[in-house]
Amino acid sequence: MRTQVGIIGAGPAGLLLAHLLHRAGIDSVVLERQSRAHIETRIRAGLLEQGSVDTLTEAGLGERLHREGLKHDGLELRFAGRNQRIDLFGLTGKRVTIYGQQEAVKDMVAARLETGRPLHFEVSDVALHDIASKTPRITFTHEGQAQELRCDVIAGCDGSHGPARAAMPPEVMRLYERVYPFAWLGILAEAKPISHELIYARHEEGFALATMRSERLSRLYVQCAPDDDVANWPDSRIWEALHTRLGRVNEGPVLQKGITAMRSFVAEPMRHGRLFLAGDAAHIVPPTGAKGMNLAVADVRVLARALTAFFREGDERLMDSYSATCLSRVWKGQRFSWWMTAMLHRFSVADPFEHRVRMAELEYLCGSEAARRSLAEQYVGLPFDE
Ligand code: RFL
Ligand code: PHB
Repeated sequence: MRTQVGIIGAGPAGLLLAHLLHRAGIDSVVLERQSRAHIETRIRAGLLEQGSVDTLTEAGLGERLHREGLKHDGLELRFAGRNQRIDLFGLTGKRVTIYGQQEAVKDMVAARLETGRPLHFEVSDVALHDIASKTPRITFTHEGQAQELRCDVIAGCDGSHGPARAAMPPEVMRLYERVYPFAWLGILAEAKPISHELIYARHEEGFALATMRSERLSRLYVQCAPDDDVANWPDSRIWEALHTRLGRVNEGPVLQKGITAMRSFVAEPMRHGRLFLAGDAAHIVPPTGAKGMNLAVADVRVLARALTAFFREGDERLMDSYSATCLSRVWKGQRFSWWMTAMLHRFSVADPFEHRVRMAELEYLCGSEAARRSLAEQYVGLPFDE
């Protein structure tokens, strides 16, 4: 098999890249380890920056997103019995949209299948070869057959544990990491959200977040121990923690429950030879800033443009600047996510100085419109540098 761009991974990064390339007349093959049902039901991110919504809309993927997405003009911070609204729209002129990642993935899978271009599910043994040459290859197994895909370029969109980053020579890579001493326990519950906006709470028992998927579905998170087990969290304990940390929330049947580790991670550079990393394959943020899926979309915008210039005009300049362009945004997203995480969580080692600084930070946000504007412009998404 031969293609122009071999794409590993059918998450938001791989699927959006495949779609943008198709619109530019560039051929690709997408290889995904999981089944279609698995990726279409995997509950993850939910919040899209305005720039991500615009990117999906311009790509012709916005029809259901505009119909079913919940547009939010603000968010609320709760701490020490106080409530501070951040007027995102008033401060920035931009909004954010709640739309489950798996819904965006469903729209993108449907769009891909409609093009008739290849998207293979349940592939195994994916391995990358000759990435520093002009003719890189991917070998894999599909439907019991060993296959080889010859490409001009490989896009590693295979998330944080995939084979693409591991194929980069370690001597050219620099890895940056921070592991946090806590995790999030998340539930999806059939219950009316308590507010039509998101509520982020700092409480002495730990962080909590009230978000949603629809008018009838609440998505709720509580800070838990990094090595916690869902078995330690019967529904009654979760509701109790939510009531304590957020104030009264509406209870309802719990449809899904899971624990997410919290990590900041960046791999630099995001390109070696003809291999380009995008999304979680290159960087992970803790979910407090809601940046993960948005950074994946931003990388792919830059990559699609670079590959279009390469395949149409043989111009490699945008490919050469890909890593630096993406990393400039990635590090700002890292900084914001780390800052939101530190401000809103309880660290297990009680450090009274740190605690007072974090409270001062929150009080400063309450008293200063400039501070609120800074939070707001990062939360709704910084402008794209193009
Ligand atoms: P994905 O979505 O992980 O997709 C990678 C795909 O690659 C496949 N794969 C392979 N395929 C073939 N061969 C292999 N060997 C392979 N290994 C892996 C995987 O099966 C998968 O389908 O990465 P991508 O596309 O970079 O997208 C990134 C986002 O998924 C991620 O950043 C967000 O979900 C993070 N995140 C959030 N991001 C936001 O922007 N806003 C949010 O509100 C937000 N909330 C969250 C989050 C992530 C969470 N969890 C569970 C990690 C909330 C949570 C709880
Ligand atoms: C979500 O809706 O799942 C969500 C929203 C905002 C976050 C994290 C998760 O910061």
